Amino acid sequence: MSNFCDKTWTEFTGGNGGNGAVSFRREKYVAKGGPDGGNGGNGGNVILIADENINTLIDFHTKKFFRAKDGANGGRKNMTGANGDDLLLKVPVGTIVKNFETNENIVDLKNNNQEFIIAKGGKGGLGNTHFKSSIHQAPQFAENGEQGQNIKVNLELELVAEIGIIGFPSAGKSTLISKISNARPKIADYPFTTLIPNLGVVDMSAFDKKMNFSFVVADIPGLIEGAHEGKGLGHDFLRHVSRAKILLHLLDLTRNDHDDYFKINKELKLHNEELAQKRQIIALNKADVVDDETITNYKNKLCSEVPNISEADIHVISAVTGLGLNKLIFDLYDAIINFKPSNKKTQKNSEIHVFQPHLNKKKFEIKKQNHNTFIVKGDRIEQLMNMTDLNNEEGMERVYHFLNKMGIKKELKNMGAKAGDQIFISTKPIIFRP
Ligand SMILES: Nc1nc2c(ncn2[C@@H]2O[C@H](COP(=O)(O)OP(=O)(O)OP(=O)(O)O)[C@@H](O)[C@H]2O)c(=O)[nH]1
Ligand SMILES: [Mg+2]
Repeated sequence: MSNFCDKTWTEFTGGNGGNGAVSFRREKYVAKGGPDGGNGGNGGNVILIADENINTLIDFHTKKFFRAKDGANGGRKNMTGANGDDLLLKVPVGTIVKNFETNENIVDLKNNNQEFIIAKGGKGGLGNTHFKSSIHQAPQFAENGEQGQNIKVNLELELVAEIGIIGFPSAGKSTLISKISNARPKIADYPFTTLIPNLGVVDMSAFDKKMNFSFVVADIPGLIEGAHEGKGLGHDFLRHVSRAKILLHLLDLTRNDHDDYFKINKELKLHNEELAQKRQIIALNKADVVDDETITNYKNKLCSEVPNISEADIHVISAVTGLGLNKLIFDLYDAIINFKPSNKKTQKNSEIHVFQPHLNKKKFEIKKQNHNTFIVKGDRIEQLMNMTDLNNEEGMERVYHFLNKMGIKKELKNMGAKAGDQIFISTKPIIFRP
């Protein structure tokens, strides 16, 4: 069984912050010591890291829930709780993270070692030491730790390769990639040998010692007519070449049917117009087993039917014997070097909306639910409420203080709130005090 997976969903949760402590100094000759409750530690973040050594999302298919470590509670003698460890998760380069509900892009991890905090850990609660002031010498409360962020996402893989090889089954795509790169895919004389995409790194110094350049090639399962309707292995794998700069279109000389070229292009077009617009380098493969006449005829037919193409643009190769591969590699190299992104897709990709889990401290929103119930929404006030022990009087006083300071009380009054009305902040109730 293959362990390839290029689409799945998963859920990430940051660690909870530790609770702040309520504690007072107890020293031999100090009758009433001051507060010495330490802060809780922060919860760990869940961090995704793009890693070029991985090419599957299988780990997120088999396991669905990932959680970072909680922060430890604060202690006596102003002991701060330890921060929870971050959870580092490796994903393949080319992983796109999308919101599970809206399917909007959150981040596109297309560079090796790119990191992204997908779920932030909760803040540690402040210990009672923090709340000491000249008028409030002995605070009897501390903050609870904040809950870690929770997010459910779709993960989708679009492999990142400079060159994507396309062609009918058995055209010799896998043979070629195994000859020119470090990839070692399965090769056989039956169609659909390749069931999952393979990536290979072409090291140009193997072709010319002076060259210090390498590029990535993707070999995808063969395409057939009707692929866009799900025939064969379907066109699902085509998205793995959607980021390629250049397509290498491999044709099989032994089939001696130049219509293959048009059939494949038709499938590309039906899948995605942008894919069909990509520059293609054509290579006729298996030249070792056909005669010169077959090759000449094939070339002539293509030249007469494909617009803007000349004989020099068509490579004649043998993936088995190595014929013509040197020239092909250098042409691919030139094409990569001279590649200029021109279409809209590339622009759109570079301005992907990035999900940033930070708090908007001042903003809030109030809705009147009925004549004596109001709902207050806002990052900071909700965070504060979540970190407050509702049974602790002093803690609640602090919430009232913030309602006033942030202007929420004033706004509630404007909206007609009266003493005793119920206010919900992040599903937690508090009684209105004008
Ligand atoms: N004589 C000859 N045979 C070749 C050449 N390239 C590939 N073959 C043979 O063609 C058959 C198919 O090769 P693969 O590399 O598996 O073809 P593929 O395009 O990857 O096929 P799928 O994975 O099924 O899409 C194998 O038997 C290869 O040995 C070549 O240049 N010359
Ligand atoms: Mg193959």
